Amino acid sequence: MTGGAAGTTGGAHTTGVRSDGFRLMGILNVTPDSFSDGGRYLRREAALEHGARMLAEGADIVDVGGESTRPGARPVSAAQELARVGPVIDGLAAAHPGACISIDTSKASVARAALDAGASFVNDVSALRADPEMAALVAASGAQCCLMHMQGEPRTMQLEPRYADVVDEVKAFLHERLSFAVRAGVCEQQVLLDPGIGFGKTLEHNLELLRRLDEIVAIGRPVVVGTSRKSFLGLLTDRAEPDERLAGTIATNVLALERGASVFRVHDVAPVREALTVAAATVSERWSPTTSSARTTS
Ligand code: HH2
Repeated sequence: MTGGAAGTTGGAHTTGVRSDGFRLMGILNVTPDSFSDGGRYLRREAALEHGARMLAEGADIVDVGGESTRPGARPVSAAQELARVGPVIDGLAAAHPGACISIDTSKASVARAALDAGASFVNDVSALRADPEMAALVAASGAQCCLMHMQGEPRTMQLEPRYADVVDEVKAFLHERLSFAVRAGVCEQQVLLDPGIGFGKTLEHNLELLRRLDEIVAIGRPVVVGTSRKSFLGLLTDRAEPDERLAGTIATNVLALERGASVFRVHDVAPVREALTVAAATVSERWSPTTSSARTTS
């Protein structure tokens, strides 16, 4: 298997990254209770507007979620989740043909309806463990699928997370989930892996995972990271409000890119894209003068 980035297009049913070496996944939570943007995009028009804005700012994927997974969150029914995300995915697919829409769900019935409505990416934070029908659905649909590590479940995951070696355990888990998916008929090329920053992890666990992210990248599938506005950034910078955590979000995404991550799940698409464009050009030495006028740099 080869390292992180694969392919050259961001089209449906591939995990390919764009020619600048990374993909941005813009977060669109159609929930009343998400930790950062809860309640902001519950109205369909507001959600569609925000999705359009993120695509215009350079999102390669729009990740639509109808159930918060924040620590302590209570589960919602499939019917309720679908009532939230269905009309938004319908509307995004109609307004932006060819856009990559992701459904952030662990329920096969929600994923199936989302794929029928125009999604082509399943972001399953349970890594195919929550619903026995999810693996077969992903296999049959050919959709891209992100498998994420989580210790415990959202209601209780932050109570007392423990690991002997967090990176070794997350890596073993992701290996096992990838094998499970392949045994269930999912093509390895469909799969992306995510260490699950903030999901059953202390501040130190999150930092250790970011520091040693290259070990997760070495599994050989593109790696997704989701640090955006998360509470460990607030702890480090004394920022209580999630939307004050952009600087920490950028720092962690730049470091993750340098360590080989391919997909960056963020709330603030435009500034993170700018930061990663500079970071990617520095890391890969692939900056092209056609993307900017040739001039003396200061
Ligand atoms: N984080 C959240 C939700 N989904 N998916 C992946 N693959 N990776 C992540 O790190 C990840 C995720 C939590 O963030 P958010 O969606 O902003 O909040 P909430 O779960 O409260 O809706």
